[in-house]
Amino acid sequence: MGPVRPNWTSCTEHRSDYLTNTPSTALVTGITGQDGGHIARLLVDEGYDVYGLIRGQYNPRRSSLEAEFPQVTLIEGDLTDPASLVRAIELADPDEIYNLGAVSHVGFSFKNPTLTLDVTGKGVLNLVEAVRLTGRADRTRIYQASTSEMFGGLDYNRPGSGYNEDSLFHPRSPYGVAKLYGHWIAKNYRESYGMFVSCGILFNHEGERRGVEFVTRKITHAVARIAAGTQDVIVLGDLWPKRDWGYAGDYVRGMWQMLQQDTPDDFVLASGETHSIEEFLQLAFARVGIDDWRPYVRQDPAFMRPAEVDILLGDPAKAEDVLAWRRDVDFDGLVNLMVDHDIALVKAGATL
Ligand code: NAP
Ligand code: G4F
Repeated sequence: MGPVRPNWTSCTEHRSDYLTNTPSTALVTGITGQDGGHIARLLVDEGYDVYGLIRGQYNPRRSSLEAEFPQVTLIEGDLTDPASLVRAIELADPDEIYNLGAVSHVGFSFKNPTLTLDVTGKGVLNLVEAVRLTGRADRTRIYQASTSEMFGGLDYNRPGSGYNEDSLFHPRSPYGVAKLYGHWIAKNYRESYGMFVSCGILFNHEGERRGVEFVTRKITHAVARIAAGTQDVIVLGDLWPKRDWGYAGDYVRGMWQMLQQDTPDDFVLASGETHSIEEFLQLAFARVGIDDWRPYVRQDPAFMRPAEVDILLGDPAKAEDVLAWRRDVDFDGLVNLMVDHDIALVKAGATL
């Protein structure tokens, strides 16, 4: 007899009945990050009991998270510590897990490659194994945060009309390689143990919660300060790379939709457009009435990477067809939203 696999169709029927009567429970790793904040908002609004994994004996993001989400229960744990994951899963007893925790900065991953492998790669193994070993393989759904960085954008593997779920992978950084391990171990647990693990291959998504170490937020925050007269220039790395940028609020809705399906699967979420950093600069400066951004930008090799991903462009057709996933915010809207938010922050005297 072959392995007994859970029947996810019947589980879903059971679950939709369950959903209408009892709140579901979700555990979010990476809850202090950009996507963690957006998914916490979505899940709280959907009536979930939300738990968040928080790392470190002191985490400076804890107090603002608790102030924004008093309903969320935080559990101390770390993706590199399997016992802490078992404890978190036993405490939360989640119907859904959103695995958003990672060393997520590509440039940082070149300088901290082993840490990146441990958290971003092996951390996924630790999590799926903890779900399995605690006897939840047939009842906990897992979202794995895979990435467009797995494609690499090289000459022999250009995106054409857009990378999709069947495109070749050729990661170009320790981060991309670690994420590829996470992607495949997630799929392996789906295939080996019949677990409900869905991977979202997400292209860059940004917004008002984005960390200032990423190029979009670094630009919009600097633009707001330059407009206010409190900063002179922005120091950046390469300006020619192109990214497929969308709004994080739209993308976390897609994550949630993936876990409401009858069966686990992989989905690309992308805008279907690609723009260079120069185009982002142009729009961001135009928003504060500056037409020529060049006098305000300097370049420094310190922000350049040993290997670069030239171009990313995604094809979200499968997510649009199967999940009915739609985006509310386009590229111009994204840039304006971020600049306007940072102007308000700077005016209020807030520091990042
Ligand atoms: P982010 O803002 O950098 O957040 C990363 C989160 O991971 C933070 O909450 C951080 O917590 C947590 N973390 C770091 N090390 C950890 C560890 N050892 N154990 C547990 N948690 C740890 O990232 P994001 O933009 O929200 O992205 C969410 C996920 O999607 C990440 O996995 C990222 O790689 C992936 N992704 C992002 C994009 C994008 O464009 N944003 C695109 C594709 C995929 P601390 O507060 O403790 O540092
Ligand atoms: O904003 P970035 O650091 O994002 P990157 O490398 O595309 O990675 C982000 O998106 C991935 C999805 O494709 C995620 F998986 C990942 O976790 C992360 O969220 O850099 C974007 C581009 C790069 O080409 C970089 O070299 O901007 C270029 N860049 C130029 N100057 C800079 C800077 N990037 C940063 N962070 N800082 C600079 O000063």
